Amino acid sequence: MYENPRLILDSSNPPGPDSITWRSPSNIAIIKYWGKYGLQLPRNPSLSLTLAASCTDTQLEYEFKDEAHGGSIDLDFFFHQKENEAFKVKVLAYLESLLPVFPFLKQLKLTIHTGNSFPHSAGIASSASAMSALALCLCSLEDKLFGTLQEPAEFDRKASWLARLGSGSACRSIFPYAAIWGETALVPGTSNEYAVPVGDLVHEQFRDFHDDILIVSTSEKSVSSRAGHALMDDNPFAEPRYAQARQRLSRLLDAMRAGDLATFGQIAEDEALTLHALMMSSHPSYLLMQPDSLAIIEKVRAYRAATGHPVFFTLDAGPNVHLLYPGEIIHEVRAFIGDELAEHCENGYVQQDWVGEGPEEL
Ligand code: 2P0
Repeated sequence: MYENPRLILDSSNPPGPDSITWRSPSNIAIIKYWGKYGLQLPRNPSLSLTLAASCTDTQLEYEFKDEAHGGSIDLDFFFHQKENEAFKVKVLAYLESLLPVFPFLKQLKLTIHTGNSFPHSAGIASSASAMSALALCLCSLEDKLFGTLQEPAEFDRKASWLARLGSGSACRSIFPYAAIWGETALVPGTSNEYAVPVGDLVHEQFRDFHDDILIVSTSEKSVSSRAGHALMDDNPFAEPRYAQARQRLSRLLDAMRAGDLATFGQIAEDEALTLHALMMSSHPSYLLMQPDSLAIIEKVRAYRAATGHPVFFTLDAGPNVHLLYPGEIIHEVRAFIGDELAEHCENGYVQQDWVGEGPEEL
């Protein structure tokens, strides 16, 4: 979609060395993306809230070296100040795959320094924040060198497209407050190729919304998301699931426009449990929830029934439970977490997060 052989630097007028830094957040899907085809294209549209505290900072340094006609990409890679060979291999494979889009990458010596705001191996998925931060750096690089991404909406669209190629869910992190990824007649301009912002479509109470992440386990998942998506191809519930996601998105959008928290919460919880039911009904079947995940879910439901407070749970592809609630009840909910939920978390760890304004260039 963005292949461009003309993005080659003129060696008679080389750019000076420089660097670009972006901070980009994670996101939490309310309607889940689970099942894909082709090159990271989703089987159903998903909707997420953009987070604020769980983010990745990525600095991309570059220096002209002109080897446009041979060799591979020249990259040094540091994660939390240390060289990291495993991450470097992944990033190099990603950058090499982008050479038809960014042929000039071969003309540069690149150095990436990256790190997350949350503790390393906290059990919080970092692919969305990491891939979106890198994609934003690449778009800024293109714009610095060629001036081709001056229009902000086009810059964001390309960054979202690039992020998707790195990790599907990452394409939603580019936008403030909320985003939809995947074609739907409900919102004009949506695409399977990139996400679009929908923060302006939803009620303002979703801008003051919290997601406290209850870290049940920091262990690595037994089945990666990549493998989990692939198992959807033979899942007997796959087609009805994709239809269900579309119906739920329609109801969710109505609820989010109207500020109907009860419907929002019901759909969020239904989606979380459907996601895990799809894992359980895959062949081979697998479980990522743990006894403490279930204990938290039961307590959240009991707390809601007893207090009437609009507190809801969702889950990512893992055992950790995300607690969603509006800012106006933060004191009550934080007390509830401390009194009843933290005991189910590994070392009592809770990552406090909230809906945010999206990435920023530093
Ligand atoms: C989502 N998840 O919508 C869903 C729901 C987790 C649970 O997308 O293979 O890392 O890189 O496209 O985006 C996690 O999978 O998968 C995910 P790839 P990704 O957020």
